[in-house]
Amino acid sequence: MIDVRNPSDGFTSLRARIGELGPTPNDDRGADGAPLTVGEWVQLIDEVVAHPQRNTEALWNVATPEQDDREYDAIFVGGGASGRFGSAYLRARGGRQLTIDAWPFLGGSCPHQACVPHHLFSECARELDLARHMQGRLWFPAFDDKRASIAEIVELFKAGRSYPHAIMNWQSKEQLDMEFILNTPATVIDEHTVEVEGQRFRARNLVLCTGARTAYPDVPGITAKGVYDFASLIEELDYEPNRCVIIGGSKVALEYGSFFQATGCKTTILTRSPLMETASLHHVDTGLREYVVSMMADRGIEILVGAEVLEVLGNGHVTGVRYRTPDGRVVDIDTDFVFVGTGERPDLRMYSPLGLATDERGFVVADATMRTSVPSVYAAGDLLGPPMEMFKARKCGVAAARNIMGEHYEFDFTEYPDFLHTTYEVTWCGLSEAEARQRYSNVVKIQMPPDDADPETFALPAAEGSMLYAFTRPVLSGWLKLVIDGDSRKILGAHHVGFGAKDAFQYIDYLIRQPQGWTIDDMAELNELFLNPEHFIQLSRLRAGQRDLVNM
Ligand code: COM
Repeated sequence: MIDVRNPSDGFTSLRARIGELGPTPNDDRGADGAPLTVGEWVQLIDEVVAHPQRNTEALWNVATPEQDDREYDAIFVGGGASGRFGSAYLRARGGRQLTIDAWPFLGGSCPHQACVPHHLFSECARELDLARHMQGRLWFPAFDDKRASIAEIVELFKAGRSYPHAIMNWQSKEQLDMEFILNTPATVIDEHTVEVEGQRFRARNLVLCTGARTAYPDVPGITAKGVYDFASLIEELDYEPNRCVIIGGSKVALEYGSFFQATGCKTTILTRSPLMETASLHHVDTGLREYVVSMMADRGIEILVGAEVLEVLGNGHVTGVRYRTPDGRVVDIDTDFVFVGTGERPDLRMYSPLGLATDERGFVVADATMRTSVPSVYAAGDLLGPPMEMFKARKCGVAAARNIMGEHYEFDFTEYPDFLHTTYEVTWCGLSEAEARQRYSNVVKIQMPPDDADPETFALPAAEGSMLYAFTRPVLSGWLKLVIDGDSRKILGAHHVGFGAKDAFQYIDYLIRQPQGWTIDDMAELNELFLNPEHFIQLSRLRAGQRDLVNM
């Protein structure tokens, strides 16, 4: 039994039981040898994360020579999405891997500081938006934004984040059979060798999977207390922000800005490029962008385009931000909270013994097999630069594993479906209408609301998640567009603002990129689960009888 009232004792006995596959260096594995349950992992991870100074020993899950004496096919440096998926795949192919991570859990920043909290925050933003919009109607009480605390929501996340961590450790060990060492940094010695807690491990290959971190702009005051990024927001926020200035116009800026504003924390975004027109986002349809940005403004977010941040003001703690407007004026905004959303870069110092080739922005250069300039070394995920998306991280890791296991496998991540959250879920794939018109002479679209409709009275798309908006203020109910080549009838792109369509877009993207394409007639053959979030099936069926397609 683990005495959770005494985490220190709990940790000692839990740690002793980690080495079910083999002994820890101290050979102190538990007598019963039973694998840790998910609940026990939760306690162990909670303890290590809460008290890193007193829990400095690594967590070893490494086979003894009696259990497996094969050479390692790969050591994965970093156990985030790339390292975990690459490791699992390599293992499933019959190879031997070792995964090393400085955190006491696998899964990396996604469940600890990045995608998982972002989704919690975006869900809060959506709920808050609805509660504010509907206040005083039906069962909705008056909206009290004093009850919507950023700090409290961050604490809610922190209190629960060990649950997904624990599942990843448990799944990796008990179901995926991975070998790993956690809670300790790896030291890269050469292209085949890594040192952990004084012990050297050799492998045929290394796979580097240590991700990227926010690149803070180089302006005076940027290190002041009160300046956060997505990671330090989770780890360090210790007060309730009242006013927010976001530096940068990345996806993170839109997503976190929408969340902060939804809690009642008045938010200003200072961005050089118009939102959703940054180089890191491709295929953004103009109509979609206009709807998304206008709906952010509708919620009260101030978006200042062309702003050049000059300085973060304050005396120990942030008090404001000074910026230059496009017409050269210098303006100060008072704020107690600055959030940086200017993009990310990898930290490659630990790989200096390898002499890896990098590009001009500092990302690792790799070919389509994920092989770097050093033949036995592969790299995966955010180390390689944008898109910094989950599908890419995981599939890069898998691609490296496949090649290491003898298959020639190339992964091209230049085309993919994309999404972001504001108070809406925004999804898109394929070509924007403007891109389609550059490449095809007969482009037809299905759009809701149509260009000539008055959106304030056009209560479609009404669908799951937007019904209450559609019946109270139609313009809030979302926006969609399907772009079609009228000659071949193939769907070229799909664009959606609403709720619940992310799932569909994973499939739509795949279907429209099949060599034979995916036509409006194919779409019309699907059996819709009415009301479906994006309405594309029914709208396609309404149009598919036309021999010569026209806009709808
Ligand atoms: C996702 C982390 S939260 S991983 O990709 O499953 O390892």
